[in-house]
Amino acid sequence: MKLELYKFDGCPFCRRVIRYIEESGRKDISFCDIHKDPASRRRLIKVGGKEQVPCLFVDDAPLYESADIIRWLERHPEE
Ligand SMILES: N[C@@H](CCC(=O)N[C@@H](CS)C(=O)NCC(=O)O)C(=O)O
Repeated sequence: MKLELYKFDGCPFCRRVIRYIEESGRKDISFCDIHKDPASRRRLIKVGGKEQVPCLFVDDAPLYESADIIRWLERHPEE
């Protein structure tokens, strides 16, 4: 499964998700910073339909909302 977290530094909702990821120790998520990488920002808007972060792409399908992302990660531990 391909997992990509769209985020930017300074976003408190992103920090919440990233803290969860770090504390859980999982290493199967890559990060796309929409402020540092214009292509990531364009992809988020094109695929997700809005610029909101955090957004977790699960096999290229966008999942918004930090609480929903954490819940999804809890239910899908690293394989
Ligand atoms: N309820 C959302 C709030 C996310 C949110 O407000 N993110 C801000 C950045 S801190 C954002 O992306 N704002 C731009 C937008 O919503 O288009 C969550 O918990 O993930």
